[in-house]
Amino acid sequence: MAQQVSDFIVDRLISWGITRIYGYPGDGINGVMEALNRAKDRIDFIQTRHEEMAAFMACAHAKFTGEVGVCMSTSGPGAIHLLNGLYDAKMDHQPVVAIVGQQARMSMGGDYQQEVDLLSLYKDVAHEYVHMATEPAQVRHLIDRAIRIARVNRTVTCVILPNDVQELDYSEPPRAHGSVHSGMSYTRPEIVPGIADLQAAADVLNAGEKVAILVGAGAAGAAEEVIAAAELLGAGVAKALLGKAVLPDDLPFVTGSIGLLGTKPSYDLMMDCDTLLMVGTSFPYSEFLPKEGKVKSVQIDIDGRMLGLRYPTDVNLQGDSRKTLQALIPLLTKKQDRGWRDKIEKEVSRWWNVLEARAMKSAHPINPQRFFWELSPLLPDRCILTSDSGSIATWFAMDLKIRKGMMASLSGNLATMCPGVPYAIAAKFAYPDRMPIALVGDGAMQMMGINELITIAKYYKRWSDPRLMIVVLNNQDLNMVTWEQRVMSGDPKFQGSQDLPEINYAAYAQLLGLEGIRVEREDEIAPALKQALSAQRPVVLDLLSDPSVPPLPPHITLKQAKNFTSSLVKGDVNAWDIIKDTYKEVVANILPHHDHA
Ligand SMILES: Cc1ncc(C[n+]2csc(CCOP(=O)(O)OP(=O)(O)O)c2C)c(N)n1
Ligand SMILES: [Mg+2]
Repeated sequence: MAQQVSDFIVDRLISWGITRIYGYPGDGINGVMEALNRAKDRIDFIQTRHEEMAAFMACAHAKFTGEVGVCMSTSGPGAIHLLNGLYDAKMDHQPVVAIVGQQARMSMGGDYQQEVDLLSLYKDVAHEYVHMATEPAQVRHLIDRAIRIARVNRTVTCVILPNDVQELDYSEPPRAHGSVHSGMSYTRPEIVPGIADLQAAADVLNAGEKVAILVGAGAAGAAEEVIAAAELLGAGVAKALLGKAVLPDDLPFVTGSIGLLGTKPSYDLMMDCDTLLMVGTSFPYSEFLPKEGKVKSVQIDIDGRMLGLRYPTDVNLQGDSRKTLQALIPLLTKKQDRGWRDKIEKEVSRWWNVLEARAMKSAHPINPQRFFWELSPLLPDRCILTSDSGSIATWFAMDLKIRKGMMASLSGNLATMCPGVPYAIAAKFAYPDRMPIALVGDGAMQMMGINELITIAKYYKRWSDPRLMIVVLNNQDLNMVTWEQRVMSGDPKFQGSQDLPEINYAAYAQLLGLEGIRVEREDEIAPALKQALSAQRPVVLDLLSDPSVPPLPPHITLKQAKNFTSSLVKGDVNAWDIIKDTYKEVVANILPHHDHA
């Protein structure tokens, strides 16, 4: 019997090394679903609660494994639902292929039910490659190109499949004028800049007296080389959010995160350095980088388009971060004067004391920093951390001490809510022996997270090691935005938009057969963590957290402080708690201890 187009597509995906597809069915994609059923011993279909979650999972698969992630949906509404997760992948440069259904060819153009102009709709998110199959002999190159282009360009691609095409007999492209004969396989080349450019970069770095290094996700896999370069250059190393796991936080010269969610040592490192080396990062907030023209700088990025983008760097090196640093290191001379480095190390060690003191300050009911402070030393080896957007990302960025061998990610450039739980699920499928830990706000839980607990309940019995933890920062507030309203705009909290309904997330988890632990007081944190980390089922840790603890940026401008004060004066519902507990902290941050404007 002839092979159906859908069976060919599934076989081709398997031949490309795809072992798992995240998605949701519908009659626009039924042909492929049936083929997946026929191939179920060779490729896994994971059913999510919502197509957006499938796209987040495909993105996380790519982030954590370096492989292509694949997600699938039906036509119209399903394809629309995928979009936010696909934008997350696109903006964080992850290879993800979306396979979406469409109405039958004969209905198209007929204002038919669920007929959406998907080629136009996907033209932005999958701008590198989006095509619709209208003929069986076309699907071979559509699949080959979607996967290859996703990998080559580290981006999102899309194949649209009208439902009638899925069920046609497959035929190979004929040997005829106009046919396309594509093939498989792609290996990434090792790109290293030329020696003249490397020498120019080394000259800049060797001439500097106070060198700062900034690493992002692109430096993953180059930890040893970054450390070696930092040693030679006597440099401190700051980390962009997506590069949180690139270097462990127990290294004395690692200043931690940078930016609005960053640390003071990272801020000072950038303000006081005379030379900057950026590796694999497109960290966006230029106000946290040195003032333009103040420093000499070198940037390394695999993607030439990202060079010289955030800072007018003097030497731009397009190349693989590891290989480029390996070629650069022999050209660097060791800095004899270690004064700059010693100063950084002192500031880092002092900063950890500041964070500890902040964490130990009681709040009501729980100081979120306290939880993170207690979690850090208990993190299981090789755990995979995921964070959602919100104030929780601040504590993730600032307080959590990452160790060697761990991975971590979040939605960096799109900064969307909701990836925390689906990222953790995809991490578990990719690495069943490792423990994912998702850090999620109650807003994100209510938006999508609690639904994806159902997915966890559906699948966890398959996992050889069923440990997976979701921490819900239950502050009954869209806290990050509430603080932005106060600090950026000087507005008091708008309860109508910011307050969240109270939900017992632990009880919800229990309802689904998962473990649920509610933490209502600070002295319950340690026993709760002990129980959660040894649970033999996925666990939801519901942490009642104080919304009055400010996720403070490392440096507050006078304008922000004025805004903040006026928001309280204008009658903020939490004014008294904030004044009582944290105003001192804010004031301490704007006192003229530093002369940076
Ligand atoms: C899809 C989406 N909608 C809205 C926002 C804006 N936003 C960013 S953080 C945030 C608050 C999140 O609240 P929650 O999940 O409770 O976390 P918290 O800040 O309270 O820790 C909002 C609304 C966003 N980033 N993404
Ligand atoms: Mg919240």
